[in-house]
Amino acid sequence: MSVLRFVLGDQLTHSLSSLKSLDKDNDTVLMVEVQEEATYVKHHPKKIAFLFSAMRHFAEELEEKGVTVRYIRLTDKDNTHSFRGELCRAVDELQPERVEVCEPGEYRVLEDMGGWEEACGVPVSILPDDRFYCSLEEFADWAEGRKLLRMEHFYRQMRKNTGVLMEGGKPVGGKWNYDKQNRKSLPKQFQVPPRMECEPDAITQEVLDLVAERFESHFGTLDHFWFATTRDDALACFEDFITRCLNSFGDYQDAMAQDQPFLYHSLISMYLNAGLLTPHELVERAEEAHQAGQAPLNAVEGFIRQIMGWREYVRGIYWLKMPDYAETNTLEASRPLPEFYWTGETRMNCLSQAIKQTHDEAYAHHIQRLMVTGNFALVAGVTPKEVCEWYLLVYADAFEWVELPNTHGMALYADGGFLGSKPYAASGKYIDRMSNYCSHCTYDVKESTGEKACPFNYLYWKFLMENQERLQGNQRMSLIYSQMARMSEDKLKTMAEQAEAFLADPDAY
Ligand code: FAD
Ligand code: DLZ
Ligand code: SF4
Repeated sequence: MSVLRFVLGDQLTHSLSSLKSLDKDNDTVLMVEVQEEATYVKHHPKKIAFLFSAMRHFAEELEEKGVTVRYIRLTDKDNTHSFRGELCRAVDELQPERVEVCEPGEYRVLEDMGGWEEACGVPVSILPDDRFYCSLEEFADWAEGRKLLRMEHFYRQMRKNTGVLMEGGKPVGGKWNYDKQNRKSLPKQFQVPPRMECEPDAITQEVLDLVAERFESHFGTLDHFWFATTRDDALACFEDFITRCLNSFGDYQDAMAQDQPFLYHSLISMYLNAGLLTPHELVERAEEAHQAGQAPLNAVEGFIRQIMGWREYVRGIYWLKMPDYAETNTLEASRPLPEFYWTGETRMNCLSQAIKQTHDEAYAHHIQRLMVTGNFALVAGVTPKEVCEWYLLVYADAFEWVELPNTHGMALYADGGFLGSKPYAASGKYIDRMSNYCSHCTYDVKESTGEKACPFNYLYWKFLMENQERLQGNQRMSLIYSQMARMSEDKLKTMAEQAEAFLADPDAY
């Protein structure tokens, strides 16, 4: 019996569910580079190059194991440039008895997959993606009957289920969460360790040339491409993080610094999401580093919480709530995304830093995404769909299952509070506390009105005024609304007017 096993670009895992029962003598693995996937949003060229190169390396690894691979390149002349078109073409030519595919990471692809059987005239089995700690059924069971789906509750359940960082049924160190220790700002003098970079090999170089030629109009640069594109190199990069950065990861997890795109972050999300690494091996290695005395508990727990907590939780929310999830707009935000999101050309230094780095690296760390570009879009009332599309295309790690809940839910509160118990809106004060951006800025973070005032300040208060009816009932907002009630009418009015003027032309700032 011959099976055609379709492996998508973010399924580059040798133990993938659709490769488990592979019979080398009879089966064929199908992998396709298609225009539709590269352009349904105009992905960052580094993201396309990373995925194409990782796909080509993965196909080569399969072939080395004696597997027959039908690998369709972007330039192949009969390429129909869609998943469905390429599957049907392969079915026509190879006449398999059935097709196996692992479920995709995006709802739009799952919907399309539902029509493959009929379109291609062959049985198609869609297998669960078991590269996560929590299956979608387990998540749905956990969510069943709960009024509030809080990450912290889910995370504790995961720790109990797996025994990770647990001792005699209790959390190691006596606490579940060391987040309070993980909010330090950087000292005046600090040293960031150099990071491992992977030199492009011949396969990557060929892909870089292709992407440069085909996707030159996309936001972002291909210059200085350092990503790993094989599992071995991705593992080496992760080990480099464990040795050089994990120690400080916790303390400075929320910090930001001028011209420092990476600080102590792991830079592994693109490898994890493409399947080169698995969450289990990363969590186990981090726990081992703690046991060996290589890293403190606040760092290791913080790291594990991101992977075993947040990453699994947002995936659960995405599949539980789609497709309606993407359509909500609780705050009725409707302003367009400013042009400077595509250029980084703004005098607001924090935004310029985060956006230019995104353009160069297809990477920004969590606090830059949440509290700079996300916070701005939130307080400026930008349409969620435009913001979500931006996040989906600019980051090398962006796939909708993880991007959408983080952007639509966590950053924009467009889901009305599924992911966060209150909007992550903040004035410039937060950015000033967590970074040295403000000392390099044209604007004065201490000012809320006047020509020099930091736009985050008046936009923040305008946001609170604009959404007062919706938000003031939220217990976690009561302090800020009582502070607002004590402010003079004049001050509020001046800030609201200044915010209006700003919002009429944000690109002038
Ligand atoms: P580290 O800071 O070193 O964290 C370790 C790992 O934990 C990450 O690699 C990632 O796998 C996981 N992780 C951390 N936070 C989250 C989170 N909130 N959700 C899911 N996983 C998390 N992450 C993506 O992988 N893809 C996205 O498209 C994406 N979009 C985001 C959009 C917004 C608006 C925000 C606020 C966050 C987004 N995140 C996304 C989460 C997070 O910003 C990135 O995972 C992280 O910055 C990746 O860098 P790192 O590997 O150095 O992470
Ligand atoms: C993101 C992406 C891109 C740019 N190109 C391809 C491709 O040519 N072939 C492929 O199999 N996958 C690609 N991907 C990843 C897919 O978009 C991803 O697999 C789906 O969104 C499902 O998560
Ligand atoms: Fe950003 Fe305001 Fe600080 Fe400038 S002053 S860096 S705009 S927070």
